[in-house]
Amino acid sequence: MSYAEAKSKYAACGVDAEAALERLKAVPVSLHCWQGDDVRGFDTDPGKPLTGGIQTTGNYPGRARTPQELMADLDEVLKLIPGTPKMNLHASYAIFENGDWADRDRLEPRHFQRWVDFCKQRGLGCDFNPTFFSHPKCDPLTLSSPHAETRRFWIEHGKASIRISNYLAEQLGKPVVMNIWTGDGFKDIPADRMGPRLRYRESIDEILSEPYDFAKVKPCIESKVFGIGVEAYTVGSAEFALSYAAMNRDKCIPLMDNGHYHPTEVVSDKIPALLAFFPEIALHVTRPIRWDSDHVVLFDDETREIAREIVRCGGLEGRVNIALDYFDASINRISAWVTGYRNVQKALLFALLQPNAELKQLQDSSNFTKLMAVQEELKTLPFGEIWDEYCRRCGKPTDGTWYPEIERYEREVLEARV
Ligand code: RNT
Ligand code: ZN
Repeated sequence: MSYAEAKSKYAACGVDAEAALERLKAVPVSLHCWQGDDVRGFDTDPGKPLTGGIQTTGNYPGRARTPQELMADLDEVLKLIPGTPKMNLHASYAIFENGDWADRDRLEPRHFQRWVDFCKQRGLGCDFNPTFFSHPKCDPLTLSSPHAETRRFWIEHGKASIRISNYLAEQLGKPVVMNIWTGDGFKDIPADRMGPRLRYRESIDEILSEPYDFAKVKPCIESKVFGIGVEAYTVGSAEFALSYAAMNRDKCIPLMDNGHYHPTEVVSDKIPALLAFFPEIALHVTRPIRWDSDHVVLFDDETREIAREIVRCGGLEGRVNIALDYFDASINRISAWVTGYRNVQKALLFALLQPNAELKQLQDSSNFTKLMAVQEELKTLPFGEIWDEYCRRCGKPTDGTWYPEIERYEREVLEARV
């Protein structure tokens, strides 16, 4: 079947495929730098463990070990993904040149100059994250620590991150989403649940007292239900993060990671709930298997449902900031990056190819029988043809043509990294 034939099949269902292609092309989706090196970063000992309750598993060869390798890998990924990617950096990816090392509380915009150049040369925007894990100053708590000195260090890190985000926004001319997430919590039943939360709240207040223009730098608060080693209690729980964002709507927005809830809860349903109150929200799209395992995003039911809610709630009109967040070290990392990114693009395109007004009309007229029948039939329309056309228009490989490039790069580049 040709694109023209597929397009007319969609048109018969009341869907304008051309409009969908044009719309998706312009939607920024953040590409996380941390898939390339198993969340290690460059600012501390590369052999140190990943802390904060997150974990990469697997030992596939070819991990990026230097900024040069990571940037080369990112270029390879950029060749293979359609759409409008935006970089997403963690503070731990600071690049220190000529012995100019600085601890996290002293980081400056100049430590990200090479990333600014990288983004400028490729026309990319950039998001940013302070890194509150994998560092000797985690005691193991950070912003919620009972020790004033520990809190001070991490508050200074948060403030430095706002200054860096300001710089990225100014240099790249695009808004920067700056996400605050800490792995603070306890393995076992705590004696004081409120104290850490009050300290966390005060610490975030201090971080956000650093000046920034909220239209250009958008701090987020990400919640979490539990982590490895912090099974009993997390300071930044869903209620904490959401309440903080709700009480500080002029300063920050809530961020939902779909790996951070009880397994039968779904973020797709939470998107319209939050958008009923917040002008803007942010998402980390990932794939939890039984826990926050950060598997590569697939073109699966919940990813499609998340995309459908984004589209239906006007999320593509600047209300939903979309970022990827997964890290798989058990397979080729470039392929992991590309597969997940392409799947998010596919889910968004799939969502844009739904006759949403007609479906809503069926719901509002209580015609649930037809609603089910129509929704099921939409699943087997010739989506692949429209997707291939989207890839072609973005100048990127269609399905079935990008994988040989992964194999070539593995042979010629990754295998040499021993
Ligand atoms: C961890 C959070 C957090 C991190 C990244 C690296 O559970 O999802 O967003 O994955 O900041
Ligand atoms: Zn996340």
